[in-house]
Amino acid sequence: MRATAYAHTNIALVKYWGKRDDGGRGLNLPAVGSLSLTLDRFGTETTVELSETERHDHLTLDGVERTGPELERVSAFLDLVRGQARRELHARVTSRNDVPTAAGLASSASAFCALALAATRAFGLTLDGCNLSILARQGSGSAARSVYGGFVLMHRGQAEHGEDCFAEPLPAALDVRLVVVRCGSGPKMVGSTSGMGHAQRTSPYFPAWVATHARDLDDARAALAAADLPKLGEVMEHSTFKMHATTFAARPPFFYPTSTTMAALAAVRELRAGAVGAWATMDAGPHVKVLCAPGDATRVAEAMAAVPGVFGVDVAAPGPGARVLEAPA
Ligand code: 2P0
Repeated sequence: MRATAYAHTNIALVKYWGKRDDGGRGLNLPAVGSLSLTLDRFGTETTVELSETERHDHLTLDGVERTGPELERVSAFLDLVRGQARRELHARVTSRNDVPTAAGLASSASAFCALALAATRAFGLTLDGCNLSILARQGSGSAARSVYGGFVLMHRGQAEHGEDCFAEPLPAALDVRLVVVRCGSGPKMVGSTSGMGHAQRTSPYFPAWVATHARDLDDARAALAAADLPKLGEVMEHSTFKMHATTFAARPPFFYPTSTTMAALAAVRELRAGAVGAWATMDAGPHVKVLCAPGDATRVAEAMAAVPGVFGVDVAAPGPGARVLEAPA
């Protein structure tokens, strides 16, 4: 009744931002599909141990026992697993992030993916990738994508209960690197769930974001199929700037870039002006992730490390899907 799983984080090249109406069922259905890259760096290891005697769930994250909203979110997720397993046991969840938590490096993606895998195995359930991604999505939309390695497509789906809203791997002949440029420290100002909700409710750009999104996904998939890195980079930048534009036009406005972020973006443009293929993406935080060919990664990383204010630079390659480290026989 104890299982441990590890999931890597992923970064969306074509972003998920906003939710579709699920009639208050808590299904966490995205307003748009997305296309991501699972990284070989950064991730979460989670152990779930079931207990016959505990009367509620416990959560220890990075060595600190958590209560309040963090525990409630994990408990609500475990309720889904208890429902599927038809067992009422409570759990001790112990989780270790090698992603700076809540800093916009997508810790909820690896966290809820690792939790979904460890919890189902602890309860004696073995889900296939599709059903594991459907479950992980209900913890955090981006977590559905970390089930798989490499490039991953997340389907928006149409079905009322979200059974067609799952991730699948996208085999590609293209090898890339993602240079992760830390442009700030500490927790972000606006969490992604509340940020996307506020943008969806108040930004006049949000309908345009949704209306133009399917074309971005098609273009990105075509670029991957053709192993065309410049085309993939161009549509990736378009998707991220459109997502961030919804926040600038929200009422009241909010935004994630800092002055360091803007300097990093300028450095990416300078690299391109110097004929180095480099394209930027940003999530719900200040950091910049730069897509490039493997052979350009060192040059890109050096250029980004030289930007004033940058805290650190990591070069990530495509990484594997989530895996079980320990499970009941
Ligand atoms: C993404 N982000 O596609 C987008 C881009 C952030 C910006 O998915 O509300 O933590 O838990 O489903 O998964 C982060 O949002 O949101 C995210 P919830 P999540 O990676």
